[in-house]
Order: sequence, then structure tokens, then C-alpha cells
Amino acid sequence: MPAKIVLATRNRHKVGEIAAMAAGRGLEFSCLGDHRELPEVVEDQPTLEGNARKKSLEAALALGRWSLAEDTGLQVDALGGEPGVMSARYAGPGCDFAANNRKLLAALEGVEPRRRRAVFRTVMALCSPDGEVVLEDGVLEGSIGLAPRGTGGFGYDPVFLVGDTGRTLAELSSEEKNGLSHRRRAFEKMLPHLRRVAP
Ligand code: ITT
Repeated sequence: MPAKIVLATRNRHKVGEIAAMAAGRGLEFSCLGDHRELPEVVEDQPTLEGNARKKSLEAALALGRWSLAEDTGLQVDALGGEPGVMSARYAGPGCDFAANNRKLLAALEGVEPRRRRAVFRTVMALCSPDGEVVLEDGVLEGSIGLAPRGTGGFGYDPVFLVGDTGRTLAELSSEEKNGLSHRRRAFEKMLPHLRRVAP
């Protein structure tokens, strides 16, 4: 029987990516959409670590089961690390991905390509049913393009050029993105801890 674990996110793109990475590992995921009775988690911590911990802990304690959560930020050097922990709400409360990308490109207007370095960072948190949390992180290096390109992925993927490949994350197939992403790197580091859930 697969071991049950709740993926404590309201982002359906994250659910798809993590479920694909975890396929065949003896884990059966539910997500917050399956537990509508749970209150919304207020992401008020100043760090990715703090928010990832909070999201995993609240779900695990409310449901009395293992929970996996993550918080991701895009950190742009020329903007002093912004949008960072504010990545989801960069263009304001309730904004969509396109508005965030427009604001980011406007903030970098006139900045030459070699000064547009950025990283994606994911902090993943695994919480046991009694509230014990472990954290792991994953980083993907790249830069911000001059205009959005590609239709894959979500969020900032169309403006994030991967390493020095000249391709945005949105121009990769989902298999390619899931093979090298910040989320993949955090997930790989989390695997030894996940063996406590599904040996
Ligand atoms: P949960 O908190 O419910 O997990 P969220 O979408 O609010 O979902 P975050 O707080 O981690 O997630 O916000 C991170 C934002 O960064 C997210 O809304 C996207 O805009 C962006 N983002 C996260 N992962 C990304 C990825 O792999 N590619 C592109 N953009 C990403």
C-alpha cells in the first residue's frame, strides 16, 4: 500500500511537477484542494525557510499525517535579491503570472544581459504527523531574458534563461524542466528523508 502524504500547496503546477518527480516511489499524494476544511496559511514569514516550514507544519498537525510543502523565490542580483520571498505577490495582491513578469521586465529595463543574473531557490519542508520538520533547498542559476518566451511551465518560467543555454524554462519540455529545476534539486535532497514515510 502506498504511504499517504499531503502536498501542502494551493499551486496546481507545483502539484503536477512534484507528483511527476515522486512517481513510482510508493507515495500517494493528496493536496490542499482535497482538504478544503483547512484554513488558508498566511505566508507572513520573512524567509523561504520560514514559509515552507509553516505551510508543512500547519497541514501536518491539522490532518495528523505526513506533509510536504515548499516555498520558492526568484532572486535577481540587479534588484538586490527581489522579488525573493515576495515572488508570488510581486505585482500586488491577487496578481497573475503575466503581471509579475511585466513588472520584472520593467524593473530591469535598460539593464544589459550580463547584469541580469538570477537564481530560482526552492526550500522544501517535510513535516511528520507530530510536527517534526526537516528542510532542504535547491537552486537553479540563470538570468532574466529581455522578453517572455515559451509556453511551458508557469510563473516566471518564460523570462528565466537557464544557465548559459539561451533557452527559457518555458521553452523546455516538462520532463526537461523537472530534470534540472530548483524544485528537482530540493526534491532529490529530500529523498532520504522521504524514506521515513515510504521505505
Ligand atoms: P503555495 O504557497 O500554495 O505553495 P504559491 O504559488 O503561492 O503556492 P510560493 O509562495 O512558493 O507559491 O510563490 C512562489 C511564486 O514564484 C509562484 O507563485 C510563481 O509565481 C513563482 N514560481 C515558483 N516556482 C516556480 C517555477 O518553477 N517556475 C517559475 N515560477 C515559479
